[in-house]
Amino acid sequence: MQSRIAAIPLLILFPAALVFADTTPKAAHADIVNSQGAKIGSAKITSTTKGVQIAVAVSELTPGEHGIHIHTVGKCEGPAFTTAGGHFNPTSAHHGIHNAQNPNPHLGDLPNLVVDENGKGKASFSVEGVTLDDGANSLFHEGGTSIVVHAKADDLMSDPSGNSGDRMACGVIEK
Ligand SMILES: [Cu+2]
Ligand SMILES: [Zn+2]
Repeated sequence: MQSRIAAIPLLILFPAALVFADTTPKAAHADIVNSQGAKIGSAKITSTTKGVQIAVAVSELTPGEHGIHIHTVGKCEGPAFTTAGGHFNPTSAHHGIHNAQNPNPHLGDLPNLVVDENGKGKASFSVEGVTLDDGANSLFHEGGTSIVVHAKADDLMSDPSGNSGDRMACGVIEK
């Protein structure tokens, strides 16, 4: 009987204690800029049970399919955005879901982004295995990560980056 009485104040205090103890971000975002540094879009990233969901909205791009990936460095220096490094690949996999070699794909590989005739593209991608928490698969690993949009479609099979061409836009993933 005594333990049941003691449990009542604990139930009241515990939710408050969780709020202060848990510093893991439940969401992240990125401002996406073009090669001139002008903001042309954004990404909202939320935690899911299997990974993260990335909702992207961009404008001022050429109509058609564009490769889009999570890159392994959180640094977007235009105009070429080479500072963003290669694809986020903590599992040492090959590029693209259709790559003949295993394992694949890179954790940072995403389906192509479709841009309409007005230059706008909007999509939401479910990415398994990626986390906002700690560890090698975290979007907040040392040096951070970024989202990069390319000039051409990703063929989803060719190492190292699917022949998707120049880097047109980039956004550092931030808390
Ligand atoms: Cu890329
Ligand atoms: Zn890749």
